[in-house]
Amino acid sequence: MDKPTFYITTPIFYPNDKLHIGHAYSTTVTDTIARYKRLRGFDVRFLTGTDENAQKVHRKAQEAGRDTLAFVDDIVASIKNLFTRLGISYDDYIRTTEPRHQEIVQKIFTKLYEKGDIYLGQYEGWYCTPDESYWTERQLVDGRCPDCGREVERVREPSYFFRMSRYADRLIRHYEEHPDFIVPESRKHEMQNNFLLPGLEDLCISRAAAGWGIPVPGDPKHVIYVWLDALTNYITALGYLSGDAEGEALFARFWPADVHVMAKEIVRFHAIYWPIMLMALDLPLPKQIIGHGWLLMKDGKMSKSKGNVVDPNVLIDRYGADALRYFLLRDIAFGQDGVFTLEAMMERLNFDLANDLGNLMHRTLSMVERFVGGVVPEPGPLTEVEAGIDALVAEAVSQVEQSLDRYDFAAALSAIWTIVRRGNRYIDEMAPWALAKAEDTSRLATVLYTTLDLVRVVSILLQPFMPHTPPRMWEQLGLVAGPDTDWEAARQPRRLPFGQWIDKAEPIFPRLDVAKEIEELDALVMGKPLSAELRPKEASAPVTEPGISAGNEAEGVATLISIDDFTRVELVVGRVVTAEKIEKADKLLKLHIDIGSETRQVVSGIARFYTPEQLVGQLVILVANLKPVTLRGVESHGMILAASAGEALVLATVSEGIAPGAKVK
Ligand code: ME8
Repeated sequence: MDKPTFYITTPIFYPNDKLHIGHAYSTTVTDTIARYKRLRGFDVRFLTGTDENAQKVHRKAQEAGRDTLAFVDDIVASIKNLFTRLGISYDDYIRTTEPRHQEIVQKIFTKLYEKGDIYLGQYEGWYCTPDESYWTERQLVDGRCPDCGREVERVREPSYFFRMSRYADRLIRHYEEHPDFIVPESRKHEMQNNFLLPGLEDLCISRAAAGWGIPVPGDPKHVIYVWLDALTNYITALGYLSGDAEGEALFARFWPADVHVMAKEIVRFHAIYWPIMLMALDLPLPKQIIGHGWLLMKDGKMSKSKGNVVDPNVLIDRYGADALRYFLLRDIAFGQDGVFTLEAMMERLNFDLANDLGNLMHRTLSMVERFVGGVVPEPGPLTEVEAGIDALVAEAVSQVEQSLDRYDFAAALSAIWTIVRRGNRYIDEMAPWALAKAEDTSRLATVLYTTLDLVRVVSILLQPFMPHTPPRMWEQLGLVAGPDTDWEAARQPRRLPFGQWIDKAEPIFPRLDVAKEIEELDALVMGKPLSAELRPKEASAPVTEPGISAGNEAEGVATLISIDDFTRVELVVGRVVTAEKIEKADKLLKLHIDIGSETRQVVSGIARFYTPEQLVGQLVILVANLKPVTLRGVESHGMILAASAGEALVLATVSEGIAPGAKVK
């Protein structure tokens, strides 16, 4: 029988900067749903991508002095790398600069124009560039963007409009007839009360061409409004209107989408403009729009200017993708805002992963090795205790499924942990060490087998949430992925084969020293200084590692670091563009350094060694990932390297023939 289909999407992200942990959250949530549906037998199509035609992307590239597409290419590479690391199982990644998208957006525009849904008029109103949204005078709050509170710009230009009002009644009816169209429900009420019921105005859908974006067909003075362009990605990626047989078949198979996932601030575009565009195209509407909450920092939303943006790569480097995924899915109540703190993350990793899950596995595997020779034992007769465990597992699996069906990831994980905790209690109560001592081999085999089988059940259930962990667990259980690890096998007790060797490897989730982790992370993620205790120390004991000459130590080289420590420092080649003295600071110079992707302002204490004129045009090596500091009132975003000995100081440089932005490694 043909598998049922499931089409799920993330928003397409603006590639004007690297993604932060908020984007990682949205994508992880989407991935978890996609993986779960695959496990349940659906033919899943998972789409993500980047929204590249926005004016703010173009501006950011211009500020960095880069060609826009080259600038975007670099960011897209960093996004794809992050997604790979996080285990995001997308089937397609659409870039809105691709011909497969741009050509179809123009066809859609023409189609709607010919139908009379689009007309040329005159726009006069306000535009918020960071949000790429139009606002009327009435909608502004204290003269600012009602969504983000930033300044808006006055726009007065001939523009194309979409007759939204034509479809408002149909949309209101759709909401009424499909109570699950928007979740959580609170967001549906917001849409109805703030936008639909007051009356929909026609939407301006073009901007005067600004050198970037998809031109309006037949009128290239205008580019198509980025939201009309962006929203259609969900159908262009499937091949809508592509004219080729494969694309048309994909579209026929997967449209309408089952779920569009996003955070709350863009629900308006998806729940109002998008359905109306689809109605105008005579296409069915997506089945559901999920507007989750925001991941916040203690001091509010993450923003570059506040310096509170958390790079998920740092957390993946340190704890692995699955630990990060677990924390995000377990700690944030889906639909609501959640505050990200390192403390909360450390606690989760320690209590849930290292203590509960790590212990269950480690204790079990150790005992199998110690008491039964490292081979999965054949269980003896079962008792009421095991029957009780079977019932608990059956209930937990149902809870996981029901929770996932309502996107309550925290409840689903908590249900899995009822099995983990029961497993640990079972070991405590059954005391296999006492059974071994009493040489009760039959009961010992039953208890150890039951515990191992619980680990198998947990590994199956963890798959949607933590994709890298279950295969490692199977390896330790000597289990081969197959019928015994299928989703359905989670509710079938005692499917773990016996007689095979287990592999007692390292604990998957080691216990963390919370105070030390938090301090080191504060330095890495938030840029706070390390305490004296944790600062890398000068070597005081002789270096004993083979192959390292004692000379290193004699010259005062600090303790050895691993290659991982070194690669945390981002060294790039830069060219000094301007250099000037800083008033009342005779040692400091203010430099502007071109590092390829941007121009950095750096304050450097080299004024006694170099004149500004000597520096302009020089290639230097910049530590690019230092947290900004302010020196004598001037912000410094990085540090340039120099060699010093006694009174002498010479800048570290590289030979010509390499462009600014090149990595030094
Ligand atoms: O809005 N917490 O792109 P965008 C949770 N291109 N999720 C967050 C978040 C946070 N703090 N910050 C960002 C756009 N996100 C448009 C979308 S779709 C046709 C076009 C996630 O780069 C969340 O999914 O600003 C949010 O909706 C999205 O990133 C916004 O990404």
